[in-house]
Amino acid sequence: MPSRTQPPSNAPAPASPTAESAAKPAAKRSAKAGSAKAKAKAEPASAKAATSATAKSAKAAPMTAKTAGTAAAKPATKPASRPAAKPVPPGRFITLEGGEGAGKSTQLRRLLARLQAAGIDAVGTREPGGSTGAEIMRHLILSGAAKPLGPLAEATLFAAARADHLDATIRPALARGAWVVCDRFADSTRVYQGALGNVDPRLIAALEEVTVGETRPDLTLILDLPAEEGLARAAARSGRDADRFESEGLAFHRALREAFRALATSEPERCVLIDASFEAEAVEEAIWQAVSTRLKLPAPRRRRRS
Ligand code: T5A
Repeated sequence: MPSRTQPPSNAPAPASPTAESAAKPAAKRSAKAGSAKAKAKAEPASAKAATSATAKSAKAAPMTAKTAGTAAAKPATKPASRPAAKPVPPGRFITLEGGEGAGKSTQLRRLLARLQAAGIDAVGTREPGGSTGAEIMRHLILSGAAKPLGPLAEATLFAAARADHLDATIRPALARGAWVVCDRFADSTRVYQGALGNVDPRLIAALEEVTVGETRPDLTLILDLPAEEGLARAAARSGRDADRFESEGLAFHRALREAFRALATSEPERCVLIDASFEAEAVEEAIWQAVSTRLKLPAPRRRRRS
C-alpha cells in the first residue's frame, strides 16, 4: 500500500504564498549530488597532489635512513593551520506529481511559504522549465509541435530540458543547502511518456540515469484526484487553452491517475500519496505533515538578545 496522507478536517489556515519565491532563481554553485561527488573527487585529488609532492621532494633530495629519521622527529616547517571549513547544511529535494489540475502549483506556493516561515532557504521551480533553456523547450513541447514525432521524441525533449534545469537551477540550489520544491520531475516522464506513451522502460530509465544521476528527490508528493475533477479544475481556471496533454481524452487521464498511484505503491520510501480532493488548506496541511514527518526540519533559529 502506498503511504497515504489524509488531510485533517480542522486544518489551520495556510501561510500566504509568495509567487516571487516560486520564480526565484538559484545561485550558481556545484551540485548536491555533485557536492558528494566533488568531495569524493577532491579527496583522491589531494591525495594525488600529496603523493606527487612527496615524490618530487624525494627526487630533489633522496632520503637516507639518517635524514628520514631526523625528518620524522623534527618537521622542518610547521604545517600552516587553516580555518575549518563551515559545513554546508544538506539541501533537500521535494517533487510534486499528479494529474492535470490536481493542485500542484497551488500547493508548491503554499509549501514554499511554510518552509520559508520555518527559516528554510527554499526555492520553487517547475518542469518542463525552471531554467532559461528549459523554458524555451517548455513552449516547444506544450505547444504540441513535437506530438507528431511521438512519445519517444517527447521523452528525449523532456530529458534534455531536465538536464539544463538540473545544471542551472536545482543542483546549485541544493549545493548551497537550499530546499528545492519542484512542480513535476522525472516521474512525469515515467508516467506520461513511459506508462501512457509506451516508451520502453529501459530507455526511460537510461534517460533518467544520464540526466538525473544522483540528484533524485528525497520526497515525492503525489497529488491524487479523480481525473474528471482535475480536468474540471483546470478548465475552470481562466486565461489559457488546454495544452498538449490536457487535450487528451478522459481515458488517458484516468490511466494517468492509476499510473501515479502505482508509482506511489512501488516506491513507498520516497513517495507519499496525498488526497487532493479536499480544499486547498486541508491539502496544504496534509503535505506539511508528510514533509515534517519524512524530512528532518531544522530546529528553529534562536533570536539573539540585544
Ligand atoms: N509532462 C511534464 C510530461 O508529459 N512529461 C514530463 O516529463 C513533464 C515534466 C506540463 C505538462 O507536461 C507534461 C505533464 C503536463 O501535461 P503544466 O502546464 O505544467 O504542463 O501542467 P500541470 O503540471 O498539469 O499543471 P496544472 O497547472 O494544469 O495543474 P496543477 O498545477 O496540478 O493545478 P493548479 O494548482 O494550477 O490548480 C488548478 C486549478 O484548481 C484550483 C486552482 O486555483 C486552479 O484554478 N485548485 C483547487 N480547487 C479546489 N480545491 C483545491 N484543493 C484546489 N487546488 C487548486
